[in-house]
Amino acid sequence: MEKGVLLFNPRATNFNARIPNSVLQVAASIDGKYPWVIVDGNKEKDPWRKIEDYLATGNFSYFGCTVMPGPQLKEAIPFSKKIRDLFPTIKIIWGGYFASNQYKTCLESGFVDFVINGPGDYTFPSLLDALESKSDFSYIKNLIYKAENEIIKTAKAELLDLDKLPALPYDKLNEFYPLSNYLCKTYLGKKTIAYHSSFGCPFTCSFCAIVPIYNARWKGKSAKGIYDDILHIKQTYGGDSLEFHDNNFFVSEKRTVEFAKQIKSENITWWGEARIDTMYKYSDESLKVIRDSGCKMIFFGAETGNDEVLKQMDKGGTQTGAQILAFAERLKKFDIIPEYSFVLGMPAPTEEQVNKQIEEDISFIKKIKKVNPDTEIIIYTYSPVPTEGSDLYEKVIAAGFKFPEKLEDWISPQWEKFDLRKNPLTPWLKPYMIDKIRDFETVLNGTYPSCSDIRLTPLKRKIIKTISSWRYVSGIYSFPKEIRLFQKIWKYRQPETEGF
Ligand code: B12
Ligand code: SF4
Repeated sequence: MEKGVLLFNPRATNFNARIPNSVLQVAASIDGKYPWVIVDGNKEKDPWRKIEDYLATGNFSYFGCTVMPGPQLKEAIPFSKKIRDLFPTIKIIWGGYFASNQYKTCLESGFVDFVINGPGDYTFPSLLDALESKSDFSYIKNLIYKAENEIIKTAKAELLDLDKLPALPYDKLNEFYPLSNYLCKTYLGKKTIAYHSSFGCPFTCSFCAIVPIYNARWKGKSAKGIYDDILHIKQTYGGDSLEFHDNNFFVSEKRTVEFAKQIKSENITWWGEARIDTMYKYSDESLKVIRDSGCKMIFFGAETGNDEVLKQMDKGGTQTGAQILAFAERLKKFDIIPEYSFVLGMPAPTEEQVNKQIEEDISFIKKIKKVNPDTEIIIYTYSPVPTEGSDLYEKVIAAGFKFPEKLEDWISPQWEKFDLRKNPLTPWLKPYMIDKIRDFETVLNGTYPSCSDIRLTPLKRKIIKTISSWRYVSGIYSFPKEIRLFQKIWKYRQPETEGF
């Protein structure tokens, strides 16, 4: 049997499939060493058939699957299970945020042989080498596997130097799926490139899935390296806009400004994710350079206006409610749209307090809209991540919360909602509180439809705003059926579930 590798990106979206950077970067790590193919679930009508056809050739020894929580599990789980049944000699290797955070359930399933814990660039080729030569793999960093009923988690590797990693094999991906079709129409432009320029994040927010994997480490590619890659994609495949998929693109002011200066002449509109307390410290001059270079909108984890809860969430950070408000106002001057995400429904000692926090956050969001009405608001409901040892996680477990024990349980409808951070099944959050959050969200989205929903015409915006505003102003949010009806008919898009 040849030692071919089938890399699978399960379906994550029905709208605007992005360049599948996770599996593409894994492909780069073995390119020239092991033959590989990519199957992109976002692009295939029947991905299982394609996978089965490949595997039936007998040319493959490895099935590598990237998995984030949510809809990707709906293909990752049944397909991996079928592969185990039909092609039992194939080694099944999972990577990505779900696999790394929920490694126990994955390995207990009996159909996941290895989990790559964080970056796979060094781990994956090393594992294949060890398996091919039937040698020891216990020394390979960032690896989790089961040996004689015991789960072995190897040491974490230092973050790799992204400038030294092999270039992503865009041209080879183009042979499987035309790359220009991945450059999709978004609020930013007609052909938006998805690019990932750094690993990790230097912070340790206690609700965040990045923390258990990167432990407050961050490493970014150089501004020049990013610029060269973007130029290559633009010149070879087109591209007029750019989304950075980094967890925290703006960590280094120097790198951001250098990149902004380089990209300015390319006429590219761009977007990325940041922290308010980091960018609050950026100089006015830097913010101007960033805007002039084409950065139209920046995503920020605002989380809450409550300083006490911020402290509970943001260990190591200096964000405050006052700063969140002041920064929304400051960005107005630079014509940069702040896209603020909030996490509502954090645990508190009593039911009254949980409810009060939600109400205070709703008032705070309205204050932000007052100082800068263009601010885009994204509302998540707090869904725990298993950050072992964190105070918040301990609290969550003590309050009776439990993750599913079986891998297949994750694809039950209620856990899917958990993944989408819409209905988290956390015991302290009562149904009336969830309704309150969802109703307010509906009224807010009706009064201020997201500028990223490019399908909503000016007339539709006007109609939905008109029917929603009275509720927003009067605070009567309950049962906004009429708004939901319009949102349903017009297929209103929420950037947080269908892509940014
Ligand atoms: C792009 C993206 C999406 C896209 C997917 C588009 C597509 N594929 O076409 C869209 C917008 C649809 C999406 C949706 C969601 N996403 Co998303 N997404 C991302 C994002 C921004 C980038 C992923 C990426 O390309 N990374 C770049 C690659 C190079 O890095 P990587 O994935 O870490 O891969 C490395 C390693 O992990 C490892 N690895 C990964 N996979 C594999 C596989 C194998 C075989 C091996 C060996 C190694 C390996 O090696 C790689 C190279 O070193 C990440 C954040 C991030 N920075 O990664 C969030 C992220 C993965 N998403 C997340 C979530 C929660 C979601 C949602 C489920 C919910 C939500 N509300 O956002 C939705 C689901 C909705 C849906 N319809 O599926 C979370 C996961 C957190 C968690 N709890 O585990 C992340 C981390 C964002 C965050 N900070 O919260 N997402
Ligand atoms: S700043 Fe963002 S990416 Fe970093 S730990 Fe906090 S929530 Fe996660």
